Amino acid sequence: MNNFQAFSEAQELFPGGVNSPVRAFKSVGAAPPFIDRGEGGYIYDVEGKRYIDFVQSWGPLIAGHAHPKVIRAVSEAAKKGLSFGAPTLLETALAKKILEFYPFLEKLRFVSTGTEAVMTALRLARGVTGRDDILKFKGCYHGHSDCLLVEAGSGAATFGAPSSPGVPSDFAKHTLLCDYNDLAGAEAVFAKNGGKIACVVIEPIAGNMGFVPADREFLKGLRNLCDQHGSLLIFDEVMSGFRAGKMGACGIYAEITPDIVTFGKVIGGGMPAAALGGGAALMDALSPAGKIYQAGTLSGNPIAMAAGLATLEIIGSQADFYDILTARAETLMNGFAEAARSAGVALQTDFCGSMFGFFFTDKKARNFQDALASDTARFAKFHNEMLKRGVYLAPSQFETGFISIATTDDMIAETILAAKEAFKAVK
Ligand code: HOZ
Repeated sequence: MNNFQAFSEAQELFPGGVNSPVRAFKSVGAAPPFIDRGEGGYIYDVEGKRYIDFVQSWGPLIAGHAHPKVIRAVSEAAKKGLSFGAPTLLETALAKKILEFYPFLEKLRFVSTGTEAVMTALRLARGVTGRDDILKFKGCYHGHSDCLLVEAGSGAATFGAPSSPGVPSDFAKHTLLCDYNDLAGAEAVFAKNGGKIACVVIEPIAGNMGFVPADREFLKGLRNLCDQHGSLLIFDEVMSGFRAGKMGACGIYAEITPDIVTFGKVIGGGMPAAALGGGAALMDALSPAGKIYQAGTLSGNPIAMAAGLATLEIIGSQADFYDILTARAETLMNGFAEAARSAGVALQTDFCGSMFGFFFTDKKARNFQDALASDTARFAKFHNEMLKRGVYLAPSQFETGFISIATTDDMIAETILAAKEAFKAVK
């Protein structure tokens, strides 16, 4: 079966032919290759074509595809049974490993998806503060729970519906909005609603409006506002956790300590696992220690815990793990910048740890408006040109690229060569 036949059949079965919108490649005007397998830094489609993969399942596969240690850990766990709905030692082991990386956290709750992690973090913040309002930033995406699908990035931005139909206005009215990196805006919202805001939720390194890191002073300002007004600060590190660096954004902005951190992606190593973490007293407000309810049949699933644990062990076993990833991301983005310059194409590039992003524009993107103003038609053409040349980039301007430890220097060099031709083609 070829990619065209596979997508035609899937379109009969799934809305838009996919089970998560951005996978449909609609915003780059192409049909998605159907993936058969992955190995290290490569994926292969059902036609046998090989791609250098910079999507990596949207972030989790920092060790690369089918890393032997991860596969072994998953196989061993699977032999013992797939799910028990009861406590296992694997949960304890993964929790301890996460806390080694994030020592300021004391307790965690495992869930299955990033959506659930942030949804639970909000309920926790609302439960302990007794307040209903939350403050989020335009272009940040925190999963698809109702009150967070307001001016959201990622697939919601890609398909032009940052605020989705089906979200009751009664829910959305508790979501206050500000521009990313706009401290004065956040101060104004707090001045008006301070006593009602349960929490501020933010991607400290935004990856869902394209790659847009927060200004340090902006995050410091948010911390101060939360302290002044008795609100909690939630860092959504579902994407940036274990990606931006060893302690994710919390390590990059080390002087700013959030009250709650949410995780997903890397902590599941390619299996469905996510978590929220915070101080012990705060986390103990969750049921059954406290009254704030949250539950899940597959929470802490042993196979997912095994995959996550093996992945974090791979990271921990190599002292220069993030130095290698950062150097490769830097080489890649410098290569793109240089290639675009010689082709006469306006391009802004950025990276942090294993995350990278680029916008077709001459103005650095600092918020959602800037990201939306970039040339998405040119992005689409560039994406097509790269795909033709065997480079698999996220099929949307409003996503982030990822380097894995299996993305070799040769793959980076090959990608830069492809980009040189692609920038000329989109000029
Ligand atoms: N929301 C994910 C990217 N930020 C996409 C998930 C997927 O399509 O697999």
